[in-house]
Amino acid sequence: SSATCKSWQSGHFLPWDRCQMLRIKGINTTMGQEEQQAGMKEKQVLEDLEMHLARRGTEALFQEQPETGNQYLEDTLLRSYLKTHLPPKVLEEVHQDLERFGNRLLTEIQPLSWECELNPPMFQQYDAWGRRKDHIHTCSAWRRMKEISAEEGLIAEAYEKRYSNWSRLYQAVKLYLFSSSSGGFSCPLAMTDGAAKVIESLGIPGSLRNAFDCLTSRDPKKFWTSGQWMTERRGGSDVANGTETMARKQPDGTYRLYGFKWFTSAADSDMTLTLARIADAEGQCTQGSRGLSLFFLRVRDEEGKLNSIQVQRLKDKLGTRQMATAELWLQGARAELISAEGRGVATISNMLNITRIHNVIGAVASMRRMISLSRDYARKRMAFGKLLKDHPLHMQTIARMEVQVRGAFLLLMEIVRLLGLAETDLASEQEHLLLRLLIPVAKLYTGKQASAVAIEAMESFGGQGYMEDTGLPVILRDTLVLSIWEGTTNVLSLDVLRSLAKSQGQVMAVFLSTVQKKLELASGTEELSPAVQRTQEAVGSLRQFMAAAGSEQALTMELAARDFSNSLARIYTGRERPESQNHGMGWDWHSPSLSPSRWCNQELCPVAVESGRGSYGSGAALQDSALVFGNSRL
Ligand code: UCC
Repeated sequence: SSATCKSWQSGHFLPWDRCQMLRIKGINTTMGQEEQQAGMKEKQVLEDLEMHLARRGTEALFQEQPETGNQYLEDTLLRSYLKTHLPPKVLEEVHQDLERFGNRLLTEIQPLSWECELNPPMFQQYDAWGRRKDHIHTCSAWRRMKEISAEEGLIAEAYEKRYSNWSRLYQAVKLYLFSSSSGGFSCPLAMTDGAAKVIESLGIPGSLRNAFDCLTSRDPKKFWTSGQWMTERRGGSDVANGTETMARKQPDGTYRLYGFKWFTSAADSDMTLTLARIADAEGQCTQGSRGLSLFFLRVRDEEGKLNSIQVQRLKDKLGTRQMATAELWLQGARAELISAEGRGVATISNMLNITRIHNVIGAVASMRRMISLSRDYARKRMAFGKLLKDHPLHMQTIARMEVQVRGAFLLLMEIVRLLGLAETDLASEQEHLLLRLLIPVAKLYTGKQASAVAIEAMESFGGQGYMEDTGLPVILRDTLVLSIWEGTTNVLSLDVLRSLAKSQGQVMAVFLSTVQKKLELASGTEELSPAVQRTQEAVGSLRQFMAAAGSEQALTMELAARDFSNSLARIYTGRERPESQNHGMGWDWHSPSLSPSRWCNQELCPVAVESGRGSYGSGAALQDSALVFGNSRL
């Protein structure tokens, strides 16, 4: 039991762990018999020990890596949703394709995704001899992602409509599975889908037929991606006042664009849609939203030469580093006017709504991936003498995240179901209104949710979650943009108000009656009654708030817009939760019946809690600014 001992060989005192090893091997370090033999034996043991310690120093694998299998097969909620909603014939075909796709994701696409992360795009402005090149180099994995996107019909599926109104939902499911393994390629796909949607909504004019065919092609050699250049130096939210780019009409009816696009995602795309102001003969332009028109342009010609565009630099972003985002000078880029003059914003809003849905897809997919990995880790990782999955508090934390992602997933499915109906002329007027409202609601809600869940899930891996080479920080970084691009949380909250105003309140009536119908259905199931009751209470508070706000000034609604929009998301998701009860989508450790009640135990309606008249009045606005800036007047 002594801390040190003396070596027969060297005569020196040895440290405690070596003494222990000699004792274990039966070598007595204190007796003086058969010294030579003992010395040799000791030498051998110490050599073994050295080897053992040296090996321990170089062995890196201490813990088992969390993994997922076939994402489609493992996603019980997704599968039960499809089983409940799709017609049997469609389900049969879709199931086969998704199972195959799930295997392809695992074996081929996920490794490419990591390659994209390790080989971000590079920008070469000049060649060695000073000639301007403006070449954006992308890695082979990124280019392969483009081919795979075409082969899998990730855009085509929605436009071929071979499953009628279910095609859009099916496409969204494939994108959802692809998103977290796409190495950022879901961004160009979002804009490609948005551009195809705009062209389709314009009736596919002859001049855009080729572009539409390329955007929706399944042939990798023909497939195009699109950009969406909206953001300029003066800002990306206030497009009406921030857009300086000017369009000059040419004798052949085309336009030349002059301006500076400050944030162009996927700058390696084949084409783009962009806004500009048409200059009159005196070079004057109409300011504001009414001066904006929408243009189509090819980024390069057939030889790969840029269309009178100079690349200033690539953006140095916090995340989405796999994808080239650039600052571009348009120096007379040839373009085609595709909207009515002055109707640019209204026309591009079709694109915005699609890319916002893609944003929701990205949010749900990243939450699902983090939780799946966290769940797998809990099955493998021992701490305090047992697996993490046997620690109730750890499991409670994962279960809470699971409830979040399930709610968000069902909200996403509801939106793409409605979109599919709208695109096949099967949607009622009410369904159109509901879709218009739910897109900004879901985008703003899931954008924030995704980063919160990613942070929480990261913690469930302990310090490993913080290590770059686990790939987990990449997911977190990439989720942080989801609440920023495609409209920040506040811009989208105001868009929710825009949809209310435009429908003169009709959209809220549709929202409330849809929620009510679902709750009535769910109230037949006894175990759901606490969830139903909580959602009913929240709906009651929302009605109260709206009645009170109706008599207030616009400022009241503006101040409440964010909380109000979040309440709509929570209530609608609360409505979906009881409905999903019938999907039989439990996972190993928790009874599915707990999920709706867990969801409803959250704050469903902060608006309701704070709906006193003072909460959002002008007094509240003053207090807020005093809090932020300090205010000697108060
Ligand atoms: O480009 C970017 C990065 C790309 C990367 C995307 C990849 C995502 C992938 C995710 C995968 C993981 S970021 C660009 C971001 N910028 C935005 O999203 C713009 C944000 N700002 C807004 O949304 C604003 O609300 C504006 C620009 C729409 C506001 O413009 P205005 O001109 O002030 O708005 P108005 O006057 O209210 O609306 C003009 C018209 C109206 O129609 P009319 O004239 O018929 O009454 C509106 O009803 O446009 C209509 N409108 C809409 N219609 C406006 N917004 C919408 C909408 N969302 N849906 C339908």
